[in-house]
Amino acid sequence: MAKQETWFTEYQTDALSLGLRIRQILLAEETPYQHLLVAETETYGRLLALDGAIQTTLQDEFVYHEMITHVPLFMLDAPKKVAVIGGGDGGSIREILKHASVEEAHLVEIDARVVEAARRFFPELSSALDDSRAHVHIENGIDWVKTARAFDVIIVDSTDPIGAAAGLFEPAFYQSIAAALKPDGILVAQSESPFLHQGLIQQMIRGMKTAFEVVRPYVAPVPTYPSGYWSFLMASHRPLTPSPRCRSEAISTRYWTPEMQSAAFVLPRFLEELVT
Ligand code: AG3
Repeated sequence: MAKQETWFTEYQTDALSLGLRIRQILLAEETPYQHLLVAETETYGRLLALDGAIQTTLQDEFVYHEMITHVPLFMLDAPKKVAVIGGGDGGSIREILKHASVEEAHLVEIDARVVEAARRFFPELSSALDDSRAHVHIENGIDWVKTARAFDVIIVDSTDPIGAAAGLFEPAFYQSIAAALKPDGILVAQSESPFLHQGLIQQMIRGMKTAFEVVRPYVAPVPTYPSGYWSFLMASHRPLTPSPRCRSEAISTRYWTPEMQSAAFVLPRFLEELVT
């Protein structure tokens, strides 16, 4: 009998997919919000997918989590209060807590089952949630930001703009974030693939410009996300320049470097043209 192979396939568009051979399915469940899958892949290690979309694999999560957190935090001399909307796996909180000045790191995740699955299957990411500076809120991020105040950095670590996450890509949400930030505070949101989601990136930039003076895209490779090339948008009320702290404060990273702090904003021409 032929050896049975199991594959996880993400249908990234209706004409493009990424397949990963898996050793074992560890959890497959329907939560009140979405389908949640945890599986052991051959190539990228343990994987978490929501509604068939890869959120994290142990082998490449460091790129995404370091870049969505350190790039905004190192724009500030002493970020103290930081929030992550989404990101129930805990990877972003883990990176934020590497900054000595951070006093509070809030995680606002709508789906308790994501946090539970992360605590059970991804201790590498979720153990940061046990830190005394970490605060977990199981709540809709859109409602939560409406009453949040005096944050230095708010990070939107969302899934794709469908279902519960759609509102996280709307101008009204960016306006609530602007009100929840200090005057020199920074918003960062993951903004999908420059190859596959150009219209969305432009729409997000327009939305952010209704609430912020400055909006700047930056990029990083994330092999298991659609097209493997990912973008982020950073917004603030003032010009963004790296704090000297990005060279003096030694934090342990695998992708981010002080040079990357600036290099990530160097865009290929097609993307530069898309965003200007
Ligand atoms: N945020 C996921 C980005 C979207 C990936 N999209 C996809 N695979 N279709 C990640 C959450 C990790 N903390």
